[in-house]
Amino acid sequence: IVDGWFREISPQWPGEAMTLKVKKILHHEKSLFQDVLVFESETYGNVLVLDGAIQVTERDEFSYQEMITHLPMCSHPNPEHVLVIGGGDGGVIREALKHKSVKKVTLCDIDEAVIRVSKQFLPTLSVCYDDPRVEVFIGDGFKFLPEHKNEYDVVITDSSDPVGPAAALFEAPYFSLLHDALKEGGHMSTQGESIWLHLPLIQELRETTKKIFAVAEYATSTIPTYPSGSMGFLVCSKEPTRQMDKPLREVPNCIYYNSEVHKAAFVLPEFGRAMIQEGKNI
Ligand code: AAT
Repeated sequence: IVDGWFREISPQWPGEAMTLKVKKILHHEKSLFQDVLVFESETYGNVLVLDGAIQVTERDEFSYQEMITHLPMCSHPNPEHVLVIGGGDGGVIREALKHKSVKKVTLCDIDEAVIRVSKQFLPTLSVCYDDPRVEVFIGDGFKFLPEHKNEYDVVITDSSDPVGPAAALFEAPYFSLLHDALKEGGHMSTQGESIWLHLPLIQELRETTKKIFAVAEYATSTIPTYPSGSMGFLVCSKEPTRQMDKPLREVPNCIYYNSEVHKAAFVLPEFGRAMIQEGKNI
C-alpha cells in the first residue's frame, strides 16, 4: 500500500497492477500459509488479499462465485453432495446451497485464517457457514481427496493462483484424485485464470484434464478486480454424453448468472479458442 492505494503487483501479471483506493485497513496477519490482508476500499467494499493477490471484493465477487458454482451444477442432472476445495471466504458454499437438490456441502480450505477473517469482515460471503448442510475441514485439498473416493456429485476447486499453497491444485496428480473422488457422472470446475494473461497455462490445463475426464471445456466470465478483468474456469465431466454448456435449470437469486450467460460463457474469442482447442498461437 502506497499513499493510500493498494497495488496488486505480481510476476504472474508482469507490467500491470490493479489498484484500489484504501479507506481503512481492517486486518493484517501472517497465517501459517500466507499473508492475509483485509481492507475497506473506497468503491469496492471490503477486500480480501492473500499473498498480495486480490481474492474477493464485496462489489464484484458474485460474478466469480456464481459462475464457478453454477456452470458445473446446472449442467449436472441432480447434484446432491458438493465438495469445495479452497473457497474459505464461503461464497461458493452460498451459491451451491441455492440448488434445491443439494443435501450436503463439504469445504476443505488449507487456511483457517481465511475462514475466520471472512466470517468477521465478509458477512455476505460467509453467510452460510451455520447451515446444517455445511461441513468444514481445515487441510490441504490434495491430501483430503485420496481419503474420499466416489463421494461427490460436484467438486469445485476455488483455489488461489498456482504459486504458494495452491500450486499442486493445477497439476495432473490432483485432477486424477479429483476424478476418483467424484461419483459416476460427476462434474467439476476449477479456477482457470485469464485468457489475456495465462493462455499457455490454460491450454496445458485443458490438455491435462482432457486425458483424465471424458469432457473438459473452458468458460470465461468478466470481473473487474481480477487481473485483466477476465476470469476463466475449466468445467469437466466423467460422463461423455454431458454438455457442459447446456444448463438444465435456472438458479434463483443470481446477480450475474442466468441460462443465457451460462451458454455464452463457453463461446471464446478466436485467439483463445484457437489456443485452447487447437494449441494454435495466432
Ligand atoms: N472465492 C474466491 C477466492 C479465492 S480463495 C482461494 C482459497 O484457496 C484460499 O482461501 C486459500 O486458503 C485456499 N487454498 C490454497 N491452497 C489450498 C490447498 N492446497 N488446499 C485447500 N485450499 C487451498 C480464489 C481467488 C482467485 C484469485 C485470482 N487471481
